Amino acid sequence: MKKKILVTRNLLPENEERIKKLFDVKLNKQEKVYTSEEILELSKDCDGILCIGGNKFDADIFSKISSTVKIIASYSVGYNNIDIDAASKKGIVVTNTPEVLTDSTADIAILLLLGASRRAYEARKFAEEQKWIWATDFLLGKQMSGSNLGILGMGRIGRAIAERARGFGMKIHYHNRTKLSADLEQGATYHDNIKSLFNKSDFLSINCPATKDTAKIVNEETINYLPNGAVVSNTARGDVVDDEAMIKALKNGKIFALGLDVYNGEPKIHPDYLKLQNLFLLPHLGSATLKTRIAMGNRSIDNLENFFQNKRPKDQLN
Ligand code: 8YV
Repeated sequence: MKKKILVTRNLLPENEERIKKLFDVKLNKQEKVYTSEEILELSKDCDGILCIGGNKFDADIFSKISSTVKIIASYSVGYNNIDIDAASKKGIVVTNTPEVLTDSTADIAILLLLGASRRAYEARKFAEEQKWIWATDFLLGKQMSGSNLGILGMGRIGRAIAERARGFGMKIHYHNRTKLSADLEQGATYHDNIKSLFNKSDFLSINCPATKDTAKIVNEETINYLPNGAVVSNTARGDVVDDEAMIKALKNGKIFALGLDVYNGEPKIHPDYLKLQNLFLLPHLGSATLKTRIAMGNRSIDNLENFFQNKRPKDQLN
């Protein structure tokens, strides 16, 4: 008999076709994110769940979840929404989808750095409103070439951003818990603390995972370590940034411009961000290419398939 899987959001047709062949699936055909209560109710008779980053699986959910559920396969690389310890205590395996979204997310990070530093939002408005004439000092931005790019979190995505930024003539600096091998560093300069990294970061790309240790790590104190007029982007998680401190720094010019793809409490966005001009915002598009989304779907289905064939899933996190 086929195992029963709750799929919490709609999948692309290519993935849906495959998962239907392998499993007895409960699909979500609505344009909505299930609440925790709905997930608990709908998964009552399921063997596994394919979820997205927006679904929260905290200790409370794990204390209530049906004992039939043996695996949660997340359609995401980030898993800050899942309490892995609580899952392990309940004997539930958790998997994610690393590697397949590295390139698409790195592309978006470069788009954010360019969009913010070259004032793409303001520019679009001037163009749209037909209110502009060319002038030597019209919408002057910051140039990436010759600047230092600081990367906070030099994992796969951070390294893919570094590779692209080198093509733009940037010098790469990074901070990680541990220094990378020379092979992975590719000439980037390691900083063993945030202050030292931020001091050097004309541009800063935030790419560390959201954990207890990184919550609001970009805050009033650390923002002040940046050179005046720095450009910042965040393609990691909103939790890493203290929004109030960031908004203040955008208003007083400490930060020249900010590019954001991720938000605290998304899909909501702090209303004060929306009042600012020096912002380039995207609605969490890091992995949004057809190629990547199909690969993420396949990766989560592979993890489910392996698990139910009694093989250790490639991306098992616990
Ligand atoms: C996902 C992401 O698309 O994979 C991640 O961690 O942030 C996104 O690219 C999103 O979380 C949906 O699961």
